[in-house]
Amino acid sequence: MAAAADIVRARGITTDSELGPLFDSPPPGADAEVLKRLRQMYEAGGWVLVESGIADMPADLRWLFESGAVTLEQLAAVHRALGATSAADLAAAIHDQRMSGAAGLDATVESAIASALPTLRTHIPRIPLGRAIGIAEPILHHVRSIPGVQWAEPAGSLRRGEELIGDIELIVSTDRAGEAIDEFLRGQDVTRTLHRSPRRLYVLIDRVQVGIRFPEPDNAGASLLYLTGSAAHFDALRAHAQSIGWRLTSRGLHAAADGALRPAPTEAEIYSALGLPWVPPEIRQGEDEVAIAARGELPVLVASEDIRGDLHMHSTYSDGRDSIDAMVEACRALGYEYMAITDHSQHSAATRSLTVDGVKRQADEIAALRERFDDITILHGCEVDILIDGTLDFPDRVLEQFDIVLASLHERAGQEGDKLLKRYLAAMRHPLVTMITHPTNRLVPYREGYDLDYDRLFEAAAETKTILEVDGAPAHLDLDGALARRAVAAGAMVSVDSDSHRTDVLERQMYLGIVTARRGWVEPRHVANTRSIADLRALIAAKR
Ligand code: DGT
Repeated sequence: MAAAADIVRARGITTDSELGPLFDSPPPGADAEVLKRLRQMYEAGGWVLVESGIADMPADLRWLFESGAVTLEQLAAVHRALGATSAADLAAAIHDQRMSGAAGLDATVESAIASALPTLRTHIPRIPLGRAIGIAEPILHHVRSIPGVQWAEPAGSLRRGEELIGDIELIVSTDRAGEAIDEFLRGQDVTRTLHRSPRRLYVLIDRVQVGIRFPEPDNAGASLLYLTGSAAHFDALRAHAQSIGWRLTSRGLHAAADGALRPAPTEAEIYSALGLPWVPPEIRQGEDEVAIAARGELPVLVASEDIRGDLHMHSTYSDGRDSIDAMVEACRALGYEYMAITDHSQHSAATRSLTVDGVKRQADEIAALRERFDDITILHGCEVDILIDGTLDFPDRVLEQFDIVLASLHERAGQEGDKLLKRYLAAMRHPLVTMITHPTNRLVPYREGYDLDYDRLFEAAAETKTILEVDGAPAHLDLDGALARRAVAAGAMVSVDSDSHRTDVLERQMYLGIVTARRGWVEPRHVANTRSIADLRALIAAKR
């Protein structure tokens, strides 16, 4: 069908519904057989574009076909009968027993799809959270400005703040879906449209698939809830619903007695009908959150508004791109009450590092900036390397001159966990060390974190009153949520920082840090940089 693909491409056709005019006025010289086949497919209900080899379709469906799980005809039938465009739709159709028996579908197709589903998403290339947010944010901003849009939110792993994202999915509540889609396409730099139907649009933007659903406002909360997941959270909610006389499906909340759907314009309505507080997406991990919510014991998680300053950033004195002056201006613009300039010491293997001489010059520069600005407290700090024997990369007489000392391992390989732990413990016992940065030293998605006894590390942090960092640099996100939860449970205090090397990432990386901390159930009281500058100074002094 290559000739069909050429015809369709030449006409710039991207959806089945645009094909009608092609048959009314076929291009000169077009192969009559090809056109006949196209028309048959079109009249059978669409899917011509797939059949014609263009195969522009949402990634989950494409993989289902390419993996050999189903034929194109079967895929077309699934799409036609169920309107399915993603793995989540297919999972819902199977769970609700809507697949087998739908036109053109039988138990064989259902079981082929059911066995492909668990691995399907692992075959989709994943992108880092920071990149996904970078793409999704301007899109959301645009969509929210479209007339008739009541709200727009990300869904899936992006909304839950996972470190790697399969695809970007957005839910837009509007009763004017068609106009919203047209307006969206007018305002965006879309590489390709993969699918368009009355309430769905899948496009490629910046090489990433963005799927947008435009559910009716009356029940848009149900779509957002299901598509935010996680699957495990949704399953836990479903079990809770059943235990109190409701049936929860991907379509919403049904009364158990007559199956009637209870409208849910927002998610909060569903949680509330289930007798639960709204659960923040970052902790919808299907662990214990539904049980804790049911007991009324969900904590209030740390949020952007709680953060008073950023305690970890670099300048041109080490491997940062921008001057201290520029970093200060940017932190003032973010409204911080305080900030710390924390350049690397010499063993860090950073492209540039802070020398002992540099410390003095830096101190003078910071003193001058303090004279200029009285609306922000500038702490002079450093990120000192922990050396192989557990000592620090600056002598104490230098470290004493800093307002705050962050210590880190930059060991990339080669030492076992107990040796690394010993080095950490030695550094934490040092009275001048306030914080351990990015404790696992992982590099998302390339390098796993250190394999060491983290419970021992967290205990030591609590004992020595050393703060542990939740570092928001996209390649760190370290501690991650699971470890941060264990750290605060062990009584350790954390600090959420950006670890920025440029002014323009200060805000984004702090946000990524907050999302990560929220995934760890971290509350404002656990976070050092939610404190006032006086309290923060007292924390630092208490250890010295
Ligand atoms: P991703 O895109 O692979 O990073 O991960 P998600 O979580 O965004 O997954 P996605 O896009 O396949 O599906 C979106 C949501 O739909 C998911 O978070 C929960 C729901 N969902 C998908 N599959 C299932 C399933 O098998 N069972 C249940 N209960 N929910 C599912």
